[in-house]
Amino acid sequence: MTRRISLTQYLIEQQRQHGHIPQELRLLIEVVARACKRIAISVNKGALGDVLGTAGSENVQGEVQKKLDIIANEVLIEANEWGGHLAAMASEEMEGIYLVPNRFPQGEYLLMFDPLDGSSNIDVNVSIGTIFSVLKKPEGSKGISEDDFLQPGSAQAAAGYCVYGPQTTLVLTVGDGVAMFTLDREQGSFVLTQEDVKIPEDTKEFAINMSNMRHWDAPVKRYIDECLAGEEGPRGKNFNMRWIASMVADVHRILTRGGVFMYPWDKREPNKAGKLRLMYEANPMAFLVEQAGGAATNARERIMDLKPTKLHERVAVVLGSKNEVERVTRYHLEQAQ
Ligand code: AHM
Ligand code: MG
Repeated sequence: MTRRISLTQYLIEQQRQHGHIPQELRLLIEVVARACKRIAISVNKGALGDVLGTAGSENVQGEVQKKLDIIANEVLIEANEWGGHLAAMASEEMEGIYLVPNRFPQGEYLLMFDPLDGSSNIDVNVSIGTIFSVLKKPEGSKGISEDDFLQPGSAQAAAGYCVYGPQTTLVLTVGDGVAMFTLDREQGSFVLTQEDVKIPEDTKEFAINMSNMRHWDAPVKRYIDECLAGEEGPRGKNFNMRWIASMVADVHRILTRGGVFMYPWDKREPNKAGKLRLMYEANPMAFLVEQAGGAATNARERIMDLKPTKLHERVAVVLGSKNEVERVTRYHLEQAQ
């Protein structure tokens, strides 16, 4: 019989063998995973659980909140606030940071999340997910403020996502490669299904919302034009395209079979760096992708080197197979010269 390793067992073994998962971090990851299981149950209920549709409110970014955005946010907060492993949390769905209430012990970690990524896909029964990023509270900081969260992605202690698709899969890094766990619904536990995930350096598949083509900057247009030219073009090969409109699902495909994902800056809202958020979307995905041998830039610089200036900062994103990300980045840097 194949030996099945649960997430708990995996984390304990990692802790014993490599000693790089402190006890509090292990607890944190397990609690996040437990919250994801609860979110998965709500997602699966769909119309039967009255979780579809809009909630009639807007988040800080001016986006209409879906019922599931709010449910997932509450589940993550409730699950994480009492364990003693956290000092504070921040979320796409909350304007300010959420301090762990005084009645609970305070821990060393800061947790950030996009509780339900791919909101436009909720009601149409397409894969969605939860993204999370873990930072350590800066040394010596007593009261926690938003500034304590403004650390570059390279400081992340752990990051991951859970994709609610045909299977519910939790994907995790603690800075030592990427592991995937599939939810065994009968047992109610996440089971290790892939270790040492690697993204191929080359690819023939790109992901971008093509409907924005007329708003793109020249280097993005150049890159996509060359892909579309196929075998007869400068790349000498045919490319395929996918766009799920759930970053979690697009990144999951890239971690599984390679590819390049782009949400670049465009002329629709020239003052915004991009659509996606740096701290709880781009950074955790960049950490996972780099840990799997891929690359992640804002089309010019490494995403994880960027020093955030605010919690809900936006960023352009190019990530996935290393050679393609380098090419897109090079086209942008050449333009700047
Ligand atoms: P959300 O966090 O409000 O769901 O927005 C993020 C999502 C990403 O998951 C996805 O890549 C992108 O927005 C899709 O945007 P678009 O609808 O412009 O294609
Ligand atoms: Mg999102």
